[in-house]
Amino acid sequence: MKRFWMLIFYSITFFVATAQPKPKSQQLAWHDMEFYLFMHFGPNTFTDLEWGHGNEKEEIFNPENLDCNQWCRIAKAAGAKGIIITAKHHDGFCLWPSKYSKHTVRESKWKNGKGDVLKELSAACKKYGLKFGVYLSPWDRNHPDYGTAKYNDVFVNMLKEVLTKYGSVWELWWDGANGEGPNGKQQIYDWHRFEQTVRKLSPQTVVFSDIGPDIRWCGNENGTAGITNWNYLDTAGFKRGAGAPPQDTLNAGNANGKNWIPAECDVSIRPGWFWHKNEDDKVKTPETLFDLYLKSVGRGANLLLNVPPDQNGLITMYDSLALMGFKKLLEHNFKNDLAANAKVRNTADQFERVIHLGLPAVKKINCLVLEEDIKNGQAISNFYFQLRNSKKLQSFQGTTIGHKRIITFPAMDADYISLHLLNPKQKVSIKSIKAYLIGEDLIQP
Ligand code: FUL
Repeated sequence: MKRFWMLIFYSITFFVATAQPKPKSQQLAWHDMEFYLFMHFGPNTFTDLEWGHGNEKEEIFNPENLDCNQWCRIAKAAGAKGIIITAKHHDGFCLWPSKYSKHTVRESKWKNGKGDVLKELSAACKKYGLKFGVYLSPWDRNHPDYGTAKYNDVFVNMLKEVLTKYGSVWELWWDGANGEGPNGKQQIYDWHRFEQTVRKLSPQTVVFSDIGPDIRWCGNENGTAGITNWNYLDTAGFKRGAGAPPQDTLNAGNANGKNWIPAECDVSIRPGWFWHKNEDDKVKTPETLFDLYLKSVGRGANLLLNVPPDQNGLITMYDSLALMGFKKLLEHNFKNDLAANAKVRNTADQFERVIHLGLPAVKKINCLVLEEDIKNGQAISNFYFQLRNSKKLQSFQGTTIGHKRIITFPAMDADYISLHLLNPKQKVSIKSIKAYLIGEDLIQP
């Protein structure tokens, strides 16, 4: 019985007329990934550029000490659950020896042209129990066929290579950028065919782009999801890239959207996406990373944190130290669930459903972590909670919960917490309610 309250599932049920979209099993698993790393790596690492022109000499790519085990060791120690690598960025350079390009690791000096970053990284991810994901830019400033129908074949063939040669690809990342190629022409992407290719070859892969089909962009590159964040999105009439829904819609989702397409927050640990020497002293602090975690994972989205390897092919000590500091903050601040032994009671009337938690003793609390059970959809649109002691009562309001909702507030002594769910859209299940006292200095507006 003693851990009974920790395991209890607070279920409250009632019905609405319309059925909501639900996550597919691989999307549900994706939600639990919460935090993973992005790695921007390629010729730009050597030229100090963010967008390569596509005419960089292949020989400049020579990360002599490249060690994907080091990347994975650091990712694992930081608590990240996977790595997504820029297999091809806009400059067209392929980090694997693609048969469909002459601008690849094979033409570089690295390992005398015998190297394959995707092979090394996928093997290291497997070894360390991390998921392996691939960013593949359709925009290609190098490929001679870009801007012609033939390039769609090239891109499909590249997709086939990355999806079939390196074991299971967990997430595929599509950038919507659609600039000019080496001939000054723009490409008309055959997205339908690209999607069909992925679904056929690797149905378990979750596909990210501005508008999914599986995961959507959160609408900014600051790493912050909307305070209201629905996992639903309407995509009819929208396109990837310039034709995408407005950024604030991507940030908040659509309350009654037709598709389950949750938000992913991509952000770099440095000002740029690629490594630049003059940004070694501009790496985000552990406290800033913690704040980003609260504003992404803590708003029901996932955090994709970019940590770019340097010219040696290694994560620098600056980035690594910041990541270890971040991990320590997470562990330390979310160690003691002050509501773990609470007595739980459910009540309901025609206006609200309430979960009451009676704590065994008065505790100082400034953070609640709420989880909604989303396997049948996302239901909660309006809630408030109260903290009480014998002298004082304080109320705080919120909108959506979703996979996880972390709410911070001025610390208060309380031995009673109640969560009030107002007008939920359908069957509602709260998976867990946890309470913490986190560092006051970590609470930002
Ligand atoms: C953007 C790209 O243009 C940036 O270079 C970077 O890769 C970012 C994650 O996506 O659209």
